[in-house]
Amino acid sequence: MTSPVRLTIRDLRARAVNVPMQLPLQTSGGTISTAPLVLVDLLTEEGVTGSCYLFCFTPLALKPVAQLVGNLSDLIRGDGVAPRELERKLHARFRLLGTKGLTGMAMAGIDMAAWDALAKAHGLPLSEFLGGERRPIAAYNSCGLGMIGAERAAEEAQQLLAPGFHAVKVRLGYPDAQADVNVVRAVRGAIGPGIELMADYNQALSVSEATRRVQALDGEGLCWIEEPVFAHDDAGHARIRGKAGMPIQMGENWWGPHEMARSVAAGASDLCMPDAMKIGGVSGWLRASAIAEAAGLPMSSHLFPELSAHLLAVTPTCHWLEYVDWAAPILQTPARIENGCVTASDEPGTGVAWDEAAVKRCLAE
Ligand code: SMN
Ligand code: MG
Repeated sequence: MTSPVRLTIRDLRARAVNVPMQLPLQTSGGTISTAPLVLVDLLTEEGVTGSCYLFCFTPLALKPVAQLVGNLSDLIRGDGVAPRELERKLHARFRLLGTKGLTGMAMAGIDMAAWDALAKAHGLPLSEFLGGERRPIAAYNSCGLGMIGAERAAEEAQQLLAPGFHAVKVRLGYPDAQADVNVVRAVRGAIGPGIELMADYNQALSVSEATRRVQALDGEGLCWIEEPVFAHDDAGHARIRGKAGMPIQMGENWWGPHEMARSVAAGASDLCMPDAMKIGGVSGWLRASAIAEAAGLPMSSHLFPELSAHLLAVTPTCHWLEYVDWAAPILQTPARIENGCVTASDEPGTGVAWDEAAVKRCLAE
C-alpha cells in the first residue's frame, strides 16, 4: 500500500474562452450563440492539476469571472486540496458580499477543480472516487431546439436524434399558447411516439398564463415542463404544479443546496435539475442529491455533461443527463454518447482536459 495522497495548492489559473456553437440556442430569455467558458486549473505542489470549466452564459461575464477566480489564488495558496475546508473558508470570506452569481461561480470552480485533483491523485474516475461506479446515464440532446418556429424545430429535432438519443428538449414561450402547442405537435410529429420530449419556458410566463399553457399542453405527452415562471417563484411553481397534468421541472437556477431546500419545502416541482456550477460544485451537488433523495425527487443535470455523468452515477434519484456539446471543441475527450446514454470518462478525475491548440484559437480578447 502506498501512503495516502495529500495535495497542497500551488496556484489557481483562469482563462476565458468564447467557443463557437454549432447550433445557436434561442430561449425566451435570450439567444446563446457562443459558449463563454472560464477554464480553471488548480495547480498543486505535488504536480497534479485539477481542472474544470465555468459556464458564463454571456461573454459579458467572461473577463470578470476569470479575474475573480484569479484573484482567489493568493487566498488559497498553501492550503490543502480539501474541498469542504476550502468551501468553508470561501463562504466565510464572502459572507458579506454573498455567495451567488459571480462569487458562487468562482467558488464552484475551485470546488470542482479540487475534486478533480483529488480523484486524479487517487488514480480513480470521480464517480468511483465518490464510491460509485461508472455507468451509462440516459441523456437528452439539448444542443438546439431553440425558439425557431414549428417547421425548423421539427427538422432540427430529427437532426438531434441522429447521434442515437432517445430524448430531446424544445424551448417554448411563443406569443400565445396555440403557438407553443403547434411547435410541440410539429416536433412530436417529426420524432415519433417513442421519443421523450421535454419543454423549457426559461421563466417566460406569469403564473396565470403558465397555468393556461400547461393545461393547453396537457395530453401532448411531454416528459416535463421546465421553469414556466420566475425561477425564484417557488409558490408560483407550486400553484402551477397543482393544475398541471405533467411533471413540473426546475433547479438550474438554485444557488446552493439551501435554495433547493427552500424550493423543495414549498413543493415547487415534481422533479429537480441542479446545475453543477450554481449548486456549488461537487460538494454542493452531493448535498443536493441527499435533499432530492429525502424528498423523493428524480434528479437530472443541467449543462456540464462531462462532470454530471460522474455526479449522476452517485445520485440516488438519478434521472436524466442534459447533453450539450458546447465545451466539446476545447476538450481532449468530450462526452461520448452511446445508445442515448453518456458514460463518464474512465480517466482519473473528471476527464476534463484541455485541447490546448483549440483553447488558443478561442481565447477571448
Ligand atoms: C438553458 C441552458 C443554457 C443556457 C440557456 C438556457 C436552458 C436549459 O434553460 O435548461 O438547457
Ligand atoms: Mg432550462
